[in-house]
Amino acid sequence: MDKSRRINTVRGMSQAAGASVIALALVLLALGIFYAYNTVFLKAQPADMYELELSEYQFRVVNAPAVVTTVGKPLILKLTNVGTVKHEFMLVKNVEMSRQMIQMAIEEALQIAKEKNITDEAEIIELAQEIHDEQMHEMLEKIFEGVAEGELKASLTPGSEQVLQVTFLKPGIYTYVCVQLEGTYPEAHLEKGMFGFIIVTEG
Ligand SMILES: [Cu+2]
Repeated sequence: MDKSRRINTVRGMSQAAGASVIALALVLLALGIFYAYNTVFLKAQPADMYELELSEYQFRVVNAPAVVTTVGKPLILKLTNVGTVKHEFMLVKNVEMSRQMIQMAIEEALQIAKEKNITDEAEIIELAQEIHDEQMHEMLEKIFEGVAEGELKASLTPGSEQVLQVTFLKPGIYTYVCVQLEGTYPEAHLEKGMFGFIIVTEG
């Protein structure tokens, strides 16, 4: 083998080695992408989806006996108002506390109505609902800080539909209520049984 031929052979060998290194790098890259995909996407579980129908005066879970989910998993709630009055979905600490909150709002509304000579019941209901909304807006954030993330509340006019997404960070039994007053004033819909529970298990 003369010198130049030997150089060519060596060059050929190093080229082959280079190609192998590139092939190996590509395989490793592919494995890396596959692993990252598995970790990020496949471990993030698909969302749980439940359909809830709201009517006078109840929540009905359409596609399951109960709403059950796990910690860290996105929960999608498809809400439909199949009733004839406005309804709402609101996560709360518990039914009793919610009952007290709406009663306090009614009392405040009655006080304002008295001062302003408002006697129309529909107006008083609207006022109470507004006061309650304002109070709960701040309260919900405090109650569910570090406990649940996402949309905690929805209002639905008759025939409307809304999709909420919420993720619970702690296991437990969570309560949702409807505190609308139309049709049940001076009580809220929850007094007639318009509330339900979400069971959140450890992931
Ligand atoms: Cu309702």
